[in-house]
Amino acid sequence: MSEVQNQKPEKKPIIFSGIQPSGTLTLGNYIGALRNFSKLQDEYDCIYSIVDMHAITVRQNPAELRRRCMELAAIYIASGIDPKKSLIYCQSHVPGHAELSWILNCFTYMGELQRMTQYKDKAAKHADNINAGLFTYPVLMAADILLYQTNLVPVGVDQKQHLELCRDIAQRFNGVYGDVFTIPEGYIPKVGAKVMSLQEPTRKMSKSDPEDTYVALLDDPDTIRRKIKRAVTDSDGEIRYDPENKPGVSNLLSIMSALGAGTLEELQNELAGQGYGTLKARTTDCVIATLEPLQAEFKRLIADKAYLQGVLDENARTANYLANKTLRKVQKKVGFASRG
Ligand code: AQP
Repeated sequence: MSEVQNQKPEKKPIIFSGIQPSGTLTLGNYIGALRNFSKLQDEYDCIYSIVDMHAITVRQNPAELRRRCMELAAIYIASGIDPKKSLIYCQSHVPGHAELSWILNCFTYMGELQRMTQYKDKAAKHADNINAGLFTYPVLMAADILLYQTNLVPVGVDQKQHLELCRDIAQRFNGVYGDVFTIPEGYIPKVGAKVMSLQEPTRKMSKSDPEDTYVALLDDPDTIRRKIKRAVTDSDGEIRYDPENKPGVSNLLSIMSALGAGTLEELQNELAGQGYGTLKARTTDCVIATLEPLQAEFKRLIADKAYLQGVLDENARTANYLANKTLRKVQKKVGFASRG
């Protein structure tokens, strides 16, 4: 056998990320996470989950949640993820996530979870439903990532704290049982890692906030124009990137920059001396130009439910296979009885 024939195909590093089907995806989800997903699929083995188990930490309407899972599968594919190259599946179809999460709960301290800012924010937002799932959300997220021996996790900056906790849990577990888990790194974009709310630009844009605070990926051009036109800016009239003092203007500049309109410096120079009307119109054009092809593809895909279901079913089988490899190893390490 020749040397070339003898070589095994090189194993690619692994990427895992997930998005909650907890609302209509926003421009924040797109810029902070989704737009990077398809770019990474040639260099990495990518696993993109629809994290429906995370979504129920906040009360969901069952029919809507089911519909949004299918929509998110269509959005993933419409954004350029190829389900033949990358795995797209629902978290709840792979029981290993919940099983590993339980084990990792026993390696996570209450104090660590109490420090999580997302927990504090969401507990304040949903004061009538501060459930244990909301509290242990970061442990489930650690299980999602560690289950696949992930090397890299593309996320927005809001998930950095959870990712650091995931690394701590993995290191703690490895410290006791040997090198069971790969320690993952974050992949956080330089521009657009935190897209801010259009109405309160000191807070992040979130899909579960009121409609006028975000641009939804499926908003039509008129809605996008109206929402950006009403975006909160300031009264000094100068187009300058200064997130501390000019959060609204800076947010629009960084959205444009993240969508490829130029560096922040180039945009500031180009727009210097112009009014906020021009800034908003330019931002609107960038957003519409980015979303139009994605929306067209989404419409085509969502009409073919049988295809989407087929993708989810087939990829869940592969995800289960991969997840069980890690899970069995972990179960053995902690001393669970062997199976006959
Ligand atoms: N505003 C944002 N800017 C940049 N990235 C963002 N992400 C979310 N909001 C922004 C990134 O999107 C990915 C998916 O997020 P998620 O759905 O898992 O949960 P989230 O971070 O809690 O997003 P939302 O929109 O705020 O959802 P709700 O309102 O349901 O809590 C993540 O990589 C996240 O970093």
